[in-house]
Amino acid sequence: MLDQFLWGGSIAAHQCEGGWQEGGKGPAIMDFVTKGSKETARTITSEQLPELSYPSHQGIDFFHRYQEDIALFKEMGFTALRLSVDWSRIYPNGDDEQPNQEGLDFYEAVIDALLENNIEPIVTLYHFELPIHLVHQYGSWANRRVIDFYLRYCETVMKAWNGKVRYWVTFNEMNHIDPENEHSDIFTYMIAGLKYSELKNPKQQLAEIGYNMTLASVKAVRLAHRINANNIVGCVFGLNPIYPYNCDPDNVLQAFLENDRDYYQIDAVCQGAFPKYKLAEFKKIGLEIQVTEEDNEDFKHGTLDFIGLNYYFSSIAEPKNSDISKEASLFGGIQNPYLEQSKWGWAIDAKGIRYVMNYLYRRYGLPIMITENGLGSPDVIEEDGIHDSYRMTYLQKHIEQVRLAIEEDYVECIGYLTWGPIDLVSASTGEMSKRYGFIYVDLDDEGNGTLQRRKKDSFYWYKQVIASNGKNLAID
Ligand code: BGP
Repeated sequence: MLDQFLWGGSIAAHQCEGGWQEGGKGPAIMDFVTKGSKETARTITSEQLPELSYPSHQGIDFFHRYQEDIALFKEMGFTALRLSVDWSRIYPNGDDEQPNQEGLDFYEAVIDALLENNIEPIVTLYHFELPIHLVHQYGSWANRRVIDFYLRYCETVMKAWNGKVRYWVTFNEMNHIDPENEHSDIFTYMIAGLKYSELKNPKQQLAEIGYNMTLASVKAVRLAHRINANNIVGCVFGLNPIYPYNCDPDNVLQAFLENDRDYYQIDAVCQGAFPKYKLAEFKKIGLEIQVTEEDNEDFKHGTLDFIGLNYYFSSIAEPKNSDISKEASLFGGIQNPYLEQSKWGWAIDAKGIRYVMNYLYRRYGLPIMITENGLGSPDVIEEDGIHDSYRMTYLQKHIEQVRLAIEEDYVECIGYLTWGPIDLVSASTGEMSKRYGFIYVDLDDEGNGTLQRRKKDSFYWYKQVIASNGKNLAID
């Protein structure tokens, strides 16, 4: 690994901050999503219902405890922390004329605390945090005006923390908006504040949203470079390799095509043009996207400096016309007989991270930052501590594959950040018991607990990994 390799973790505002009505924050989309579970989807409500529990309201109280948490990250030896800024703390309605100074002050204090501890802040500008007013008033990202509001917000924070923040991320996982796929409500909602089942013309709307977000990303890159030529700007994609069910060429092609849908936006933000093949595909199914000359200029000049990769699992493409696809849809995906699964049914596939890193690097030639990776698991508190060997084993195997990608395959990788270095609310289920952290937070799925922080065994292990720059992965 490089000498200045970035080691640390990633968190997102709506999953950890809490303080949802403090500091002048406005309501954002995830403030209307209740707790769900492994079996039950989270409910999205149109107003706040007092009898329901909304995990983003309390988070893990990072809003008040960030100093203590950053001190723990420092103790582990972090050299980077990726955190998101909640747009609704800066512009409570999204379309306000003036920013909310309290929101700017809050994040500046967090950034200063990181810098004082020699931790590089990596700021995600959009991680499922959209002011709800922009959904109600403008119809979310399907409306181009939202791009302007997003850029106003980006400009405000980029100028406010100019020189303090060098690494910026334009979007987290916008690739989950895929016009070709049917979606569950929660996925389109997390990214755009819209329920899939309520979209009048889902293909058209998702294509517009996908296009507008990629356009917003290239414009934000240009803006960041204009504000400070030393800014290093990436965009984060959630990618899982989709393997063919077997070597039947139909299944191999099917897997390729499913995989490929994740890449049109990456092509758009890395290759200097919105891909013609995608516009042709849209046209064929009757979707019209208005592409202006100005858009083309932005795509040309707004390419990324690095690609952020969120990697958790691999999956299998459902074979066509077979009983297996029926079975798979009952259980939410075909199980890979060569792999074990997490308690939440995600296939544990360390080699998959090497696969995607290679694929990305060979296709785009841009540096890669692993921006999320980790195992969601319940933990047990024993008298003498929290012995999370399963978490260490998962991370050990993945870091080993990252090392192979760098040393054997010559992939340029600039950092490795685990997801949720401190336990936080799960995005997909809203549970606390789906824990990723090295630091345990005393809070249960019902929102009860002291919020006290405790070090797990993995805390000491990750510290040793970082201290050895990834060489010592041994688990005692
Ligand atoms: C990624 C998101 C994160 C995070 C992670 C784990 O897709 O960027 O916000 O939550 O997935 O998912 P979950 O919390 O559902 O276990």
